Amino acid sequence: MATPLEKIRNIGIIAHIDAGKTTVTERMLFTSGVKHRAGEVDLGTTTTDDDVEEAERGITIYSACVQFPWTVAGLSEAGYKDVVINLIDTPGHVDFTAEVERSLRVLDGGVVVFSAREGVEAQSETVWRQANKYHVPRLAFINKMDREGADFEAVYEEIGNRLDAHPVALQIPVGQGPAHTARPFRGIIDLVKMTLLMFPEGKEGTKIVAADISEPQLADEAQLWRERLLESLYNYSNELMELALAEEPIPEALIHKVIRDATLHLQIQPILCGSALHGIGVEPILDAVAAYLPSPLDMPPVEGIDLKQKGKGRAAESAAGEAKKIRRKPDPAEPFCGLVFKVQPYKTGDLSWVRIYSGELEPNTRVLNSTRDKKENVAQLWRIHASKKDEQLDIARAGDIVGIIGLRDSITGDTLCDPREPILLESIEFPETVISMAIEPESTDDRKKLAETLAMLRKQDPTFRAEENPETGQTLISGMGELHLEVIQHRLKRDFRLDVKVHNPRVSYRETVARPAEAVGECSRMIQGTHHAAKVRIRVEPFEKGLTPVMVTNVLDHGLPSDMLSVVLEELESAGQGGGLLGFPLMRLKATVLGGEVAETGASEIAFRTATNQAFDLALRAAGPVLLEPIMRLEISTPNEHVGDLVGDLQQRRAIILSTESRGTATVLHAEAPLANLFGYSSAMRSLSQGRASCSMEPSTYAPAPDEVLQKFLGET
Ligand SMILES: Nc1nc2c(ncn2[C@@H]2O[C@H](COP(=O)(O)OP(=O)(O)OP(=O)(O)O)[C@@H](O)[C@H]2O)c(=O)[nH]1
Ligand SMILES: [Mg+2]
Repeated sequence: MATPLEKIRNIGIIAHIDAGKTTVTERMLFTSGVKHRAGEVDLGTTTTDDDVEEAERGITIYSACVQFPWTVAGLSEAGYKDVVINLIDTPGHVDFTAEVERSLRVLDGGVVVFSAREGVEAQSETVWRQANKYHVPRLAFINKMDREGADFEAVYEEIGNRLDAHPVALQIPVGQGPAHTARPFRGIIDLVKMTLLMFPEGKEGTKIVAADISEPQLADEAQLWRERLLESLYNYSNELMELALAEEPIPEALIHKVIRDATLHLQIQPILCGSALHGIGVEPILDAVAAYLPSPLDMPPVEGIDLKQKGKGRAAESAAGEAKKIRRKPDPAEPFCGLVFKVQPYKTGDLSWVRIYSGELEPNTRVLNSTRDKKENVAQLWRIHASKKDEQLDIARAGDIVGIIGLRDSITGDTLCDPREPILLESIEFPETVISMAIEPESTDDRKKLAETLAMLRKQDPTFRAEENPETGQTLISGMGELHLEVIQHRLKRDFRLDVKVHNPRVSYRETVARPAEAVGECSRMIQGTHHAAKVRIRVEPFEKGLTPVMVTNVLDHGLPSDMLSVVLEELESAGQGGGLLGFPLMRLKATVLGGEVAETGASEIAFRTATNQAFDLALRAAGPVLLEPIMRLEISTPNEHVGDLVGDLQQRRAIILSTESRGTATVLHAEAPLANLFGYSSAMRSLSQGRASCSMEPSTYAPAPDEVLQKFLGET
């Protein structure tokens, strides 16, 4: 029987690298009874890190989806007894940020994991911002309470201050730190029920023992935190405030309701704590997911462009026209629509991960891919488990996340819908690549196989690019960082038995123009006995604020007939995508059609296309190229004694130190530096700090490259 929508929870686990997402996921599977033994990241035995590379490295690379039922034990008054949780475990490493982006785009709620020792780290901020962008209600779990240096309150404050969030503690830890310390982490106090939760010894223990808080000091501390909790809820419920101020008992169900409503409206983020590795505090997270995070029914209807009116399914056309928006409720009775958010290649055909927003879907049916205006065949429907097909389904409904076998042309971000009720949902945007590397097959026989394999990998990974240069026989692959490209290289060898020669990585440059410039392009030529003539005048200029890398527009009094104007605009769009004078993709550029002349005879589409290309090329030359290089944001955490050496090294790498922050015996350096100077930085940093510093890096912006680099490329063209 289908699970009623209000019982479904589609959630993602997001955090900085190593905070414990996969460990939390694994513990959830174990606690819920789906797994009989909890696996461990360090042994390579977890369900969601099931790829060889993940198990070997002990990090998550690919997002993985698991489903399990959960019966709420402690919160029955909240009215959410049994739920089915669809959970996506995401990677924390910045090179795989696309996995977080696509997951947050389709999920309803999130659990953000923090390390009680490291607190809010660089990537915690990034994933928090990503969750804000998609309006994802979330709760936070302060993990690793058993580690040396764990500090619940400090992390709680930091979440409020650094993330501009509204944390509300629903629990506090009893003790913190490892067993040999004076007050080791022993259990948790539930501030709603005011009970002490203890977790029996041993890693496999899952049954919570609830007790009264008998120690007076602990009881006082808990009382203070409970008052803090209730006060933060005053804003959201007069009823609760009045009861609290009159010192009347507050019904537990009311507290749950206020927490739930405020969480769903992104007004607060409940904070829980524990130690996932030791199975402490995981059950309460599941209860909180059921009680406070949204079901698909709590989500507003999805909005998309109505393609029925135009009778066409082309995204570009509807985006250009005056698009009419329509909404679809998460209701199986509505027409079907869903979004492809991940494509996984299989020998037997791609497995496309789809979030269904409305309607129902059955195997052996035809749907419309409205992004590409193509009919697609849904041959089979699968429940996804980790990254594999698990159970074949007869039907999937609004609110579900399922795998489809049979789609041929659909890629990540595409909308699928009922062909009779076409709708186009918002796609998913991914960041620009920052690093490139030339590769070539060891044997020329492998050339075709390499091209096919790279095409397949591109389909799977929207932040991976591959372009073959027919002259050199080399292929330039681009991605989000050194690790990203290394993983791709390993896959080529391990999964596809392709030996490739690799060249040194280099950064992915971009181009813009130095100054505004105008140019006229002309065409006057005989093609197969017919005269073709046109004249087009355009302007190019630097433009920082465009929504697209190259913004194309026209002045009002351009004097061209509308059909010719569309041809010129279209040609300019495609010229803009083709790269600049130095051969790098263009960005921060605006191209404006200023005017043109239609000859009395010979005005044709071909003539206008040719003239536009010529005008664009001439304008780019007149405007002069500016080479842009990727700049990275760095956050380095180091014991104080190594700060001097690390700063010295950073300065040699053209870094700008933005700020330094002291955290006890450690210092956190925030800096920005060109990626070109950061190759091999991790190992340099490790040796300067005797392995004690750690660093995270993420793309920040693009800035003009030094002149000598520009001159080098100018010399090549
Ligand atoms: N002491 C302690 N270690 C933990 C705890 N939770 C996780 N770890 C350890 O922290 C390391 C990272 O855990 P993961 O679960 O892989 O972290 P993650 O957030 O999934 O990391 P990525 O997926 O690579 O971003 C592993 O060595 C875990 O064993 C905890 O509660 N206490
Ligand atoms: Mg992980």
